[in-house]
Amino acid sequence: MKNFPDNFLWGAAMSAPQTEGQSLNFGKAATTWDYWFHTAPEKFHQNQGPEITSGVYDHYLDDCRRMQDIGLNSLRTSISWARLLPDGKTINQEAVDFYRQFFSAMLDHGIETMINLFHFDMPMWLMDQGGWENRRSIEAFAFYAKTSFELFGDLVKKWTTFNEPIVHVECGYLYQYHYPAIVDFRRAIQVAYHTLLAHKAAVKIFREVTQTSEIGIILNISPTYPRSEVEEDVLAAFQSDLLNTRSFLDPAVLGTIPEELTELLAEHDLLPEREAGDHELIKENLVDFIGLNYYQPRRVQAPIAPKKPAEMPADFYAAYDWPDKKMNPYRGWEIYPEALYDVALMMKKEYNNIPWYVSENGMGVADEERFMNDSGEIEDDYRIEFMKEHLSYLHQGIVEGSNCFGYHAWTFVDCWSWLNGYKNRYGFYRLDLDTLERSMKKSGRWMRAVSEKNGF
Ligand code: BGP
Repeated sequence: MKNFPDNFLWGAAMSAPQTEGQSLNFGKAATTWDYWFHTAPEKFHQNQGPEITSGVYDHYLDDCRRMQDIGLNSLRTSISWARLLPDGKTINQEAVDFYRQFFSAMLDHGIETMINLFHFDMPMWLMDQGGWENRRSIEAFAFYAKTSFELFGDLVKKWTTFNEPIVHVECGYLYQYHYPAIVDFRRAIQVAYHTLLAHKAAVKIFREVTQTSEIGIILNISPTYPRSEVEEDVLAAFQSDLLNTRSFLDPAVLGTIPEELTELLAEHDLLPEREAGDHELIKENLVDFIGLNYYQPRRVQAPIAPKKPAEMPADFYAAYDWPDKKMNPYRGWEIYPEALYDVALMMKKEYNNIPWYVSENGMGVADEERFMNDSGEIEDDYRIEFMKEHLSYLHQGIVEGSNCFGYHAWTFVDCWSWLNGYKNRYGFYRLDLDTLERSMKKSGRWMRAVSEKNGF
């Protein structure tokens, strides 16, 4: 039996743009996703867009009961900035009512509400002004954060500013999976820098508004493993970590941007524009906790034909295809649960053993109806196996002293996955896309048992 610490959070994560639906109704303004789907629907799997998603806006009351039915004691979702403040300034009362009722219902069902502010859903009015490239986005985000803390602070005791901030940077400005889908390393770095400052500005305001709650940030972590111990491969892994992990984790927890990162960017003429006062903002506003989304490791080797100045991250490290890898073929991601142990020890040794939790972990599988039994339940044993293995390695890290306070699966009910639409399903509940009916999968029953025993 693997026992987890007292008060361990067993939960799930989701986000407003991927679940709420009613995406242009009840006062909500468009995000880049609404705009992009409107202008280029063919980019989206089976033309599935953001307007309906999983219908949480209309089903939230029953959904809170469903969360309880699978033993969740906590859940993270996000507020939609474009719903709460459609023009960036004016509060939408319908949004306030919706979120207050939703968060209160969660609490009534024994679910601790953890709220994130930005989950890739840039309001279109701000994107029209340059999005995170425009330094004024920092102030706009801080206003949104303050408004949220004031409106919902009595219901939410754990806040996070951003979900996976590096993802909107790389997907929007390098790899073209998010709007504006351009390829420009220099602009990507400016976007990252302003995002970091927006996070810091929100933490600063948080400390002014409340003393009784906690704030953190959610980062995606892909521990980097070099192909070999050869110097060039090890250097590639180090640089990959600088760009992908330490760029946000170090400033969030330690208050510093790694010197090696600044030097590397300077060497390639990629430093962002900075202003006086930024240094203090970064140094002072540290988080109370960290959320880490873990799906897959990163395996790298020395870059193949590096350019200087670098034009892409591939000029610093190349992907390495490890022949022994075990794959999730649907998502194309390696399955490597051992990494959660490495992550746990990294947090202990390199980040002052700050409280942290696994804020997302899960397995996306296509065509899950193949696994439906006669009574209509999806028998997702592969998902149970996946979570068990990951939890086992996490448990070992906790036994060795890592300060991990929870595990959130991705996700509660099958949700909309950006350009992938509803291709891969991750939920404890299956969503019928025609009726929006939810039905518990076998993994939901398993989760309830784990949560009841606080282990397995
Ligand atoms: C994380 C995001 C989620 C979610 C998940 C699964 O990176 O925070 O929003 O989508 O990944 O990935 P995907 O939906 O791309 O399969």
